[in-house]
Amino acid sequence: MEFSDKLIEKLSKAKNVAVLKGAGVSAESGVPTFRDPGGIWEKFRPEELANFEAFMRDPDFVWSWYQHRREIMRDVTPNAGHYALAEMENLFENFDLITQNIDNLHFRAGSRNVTELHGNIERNFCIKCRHFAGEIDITEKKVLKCEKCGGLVRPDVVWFGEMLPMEALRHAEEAAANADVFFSIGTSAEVYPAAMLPVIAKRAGAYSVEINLNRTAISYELDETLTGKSGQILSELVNKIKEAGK
Ligand code: BJW
Ligand code: ZN
Repeated sequence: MEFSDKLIEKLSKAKNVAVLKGAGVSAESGVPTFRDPGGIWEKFRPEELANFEAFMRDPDFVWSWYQHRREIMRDVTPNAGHYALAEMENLFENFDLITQNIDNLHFRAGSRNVTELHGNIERNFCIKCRHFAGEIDITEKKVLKCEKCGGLVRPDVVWFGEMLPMEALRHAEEAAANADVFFSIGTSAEVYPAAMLPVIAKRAGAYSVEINLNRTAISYELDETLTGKSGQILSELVNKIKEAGK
């Protein structure tokens, strides 16, 4: 991929770099995305599964969907994109990786400074007494009951209509507002408030770049869209940044 001189120059001078990433970054590891053909939402509409009312209506059904996804996530490994993002952490004074993904692949690739906006599938808590469950059997399709009070246990992820973790969102907004260069990678940018972050960054003066297979709802607001697979583009970009003397 040819990178613009402008992007490489911006990156060589950048102190603060921030990234918002979405399901597309894990697609090359074999984790289905939400809104692409063959993605998770093709079989089930989001409102059928990723909200509290759906869970209360049919806890076993929603729980079994998360268990199925846990099994997928257990069996996959980070891809070139995750490793490139982990490497980028060492190339800039401040590098913030803000993720909408709940799959832990960024940690497994070695990233440390990660802000999780939509929770983490490995944690589960009781909806009645908020007690966090310990390790669970991910093959059990019937919803887990709390060991303290018998309440229903749910995954610690953010469903539609729920607030994002306040401190994570605050930190993400601050990173976006302070970024010299901001990347939006592998996200359709259709879910708010995460989708606001690239726009916040752009409006605060960041050079704003999208990496995606396609243009998205926010492409027109940004400086560049690099079209292609994030794994390949990010590895090439890291090499280019290093060649430029970072
Ligand atoms: C590749 C690639 C490759 C593929 N390389 N690229 C109207 C207007 C504005 C907002 C709202 C509204 N009505 C309701 C809202 C709010 C709502 C919202 O945004 N709805 C929209 C759908 C309109 N938001 C919320 O409810 C949020 N909370 C909130 O707003 O609280 C405040 C509030 C509360 C109560 C009352 C009032 C206000 C919460 C949102 C929570 C989202 N949760 C989920 C599920 C998490 C748990 C789980 O995983 O099960 O988060 S939904 C799902 O979407 C998941 C994802 O993190 C999120 C984003 O998806 P993502 O990552 O962008 O994936 P895709 O599939 O959409 O895109 C993949 C992209 O990758 C594509 O573009 C591909 O091209 C690309 N790609 N392969 C590069 N190899
Ligand atoms: Zn409980």
